[in-house]
Amino acid sequence: MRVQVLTIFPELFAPFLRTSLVGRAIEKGILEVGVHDLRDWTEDRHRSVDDEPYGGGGGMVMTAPPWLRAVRGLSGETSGENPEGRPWRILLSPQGARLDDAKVRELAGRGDLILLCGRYEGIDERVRATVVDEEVSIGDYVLSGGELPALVLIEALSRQIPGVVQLADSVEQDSFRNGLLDHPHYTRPPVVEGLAVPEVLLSGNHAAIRRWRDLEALRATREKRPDLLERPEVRARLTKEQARALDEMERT
Ligand code: 4FV
Repeated sequence: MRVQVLTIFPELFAPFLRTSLVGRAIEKGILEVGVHDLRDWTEDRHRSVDDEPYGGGGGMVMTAPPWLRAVRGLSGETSGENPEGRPWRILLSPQGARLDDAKVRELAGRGDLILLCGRYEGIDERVRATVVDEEVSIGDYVLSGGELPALVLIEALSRQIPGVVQLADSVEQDSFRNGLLDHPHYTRPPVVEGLAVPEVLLSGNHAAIRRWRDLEALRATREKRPDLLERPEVRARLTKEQARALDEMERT
């Protein structure tokens, strides 16, 4: 997977891209992330990327020309033509489709990506209308820039690449893997603040442990995210035991 990022703060990415799973995936060449300074596509000696909003109002807006030059430049196209197989362009913005596990899997299947990180009040609307394929939001709150959303997306995407999670020192089971929240986790010491570890986890009986984890994942989902259990695709993926237990829970 190849991800290219356009930002006016490229320095925000370096520490993240050399750390942990993403760092190891890049080292191993199974993930490629290119970070580009948008100012490299400006043409004025002040390398300016923003201007006052038409219609007035506070704040500044990012001007379109540097973005058009940058996105097309990184897509290997000069003006307007739409070469097949060009990278998929994503603008991180609060107006975007909400990022969730399904969206991460979908984007992981798109091959090369270009991520546009806005700043100020936002980017001139004509950038979205001309060189953006999709807007993605990480949540209904306003940040000062698209860089953190881009980092969230890169991290989530990296875990979809075969071989990346295996790079972790433990086989990590992802929440939402089957649409449910994860089961509780325990490790040493055996007693914490008088709270012991559930016996079954000390039993060595892997079938019983699997059953316990499945039921705890169901219980946690019903308690903390009942909306997830409204999704037919989640119900469809329940094990027989989980389905029976859910029935029981919903009857009582
Ligand atoms: C955002 C979000 C976000 C809006 C104006 C950057 C900021 C500023 N991006 N999910 N929530 N972006 O708040 O993706 O330019």
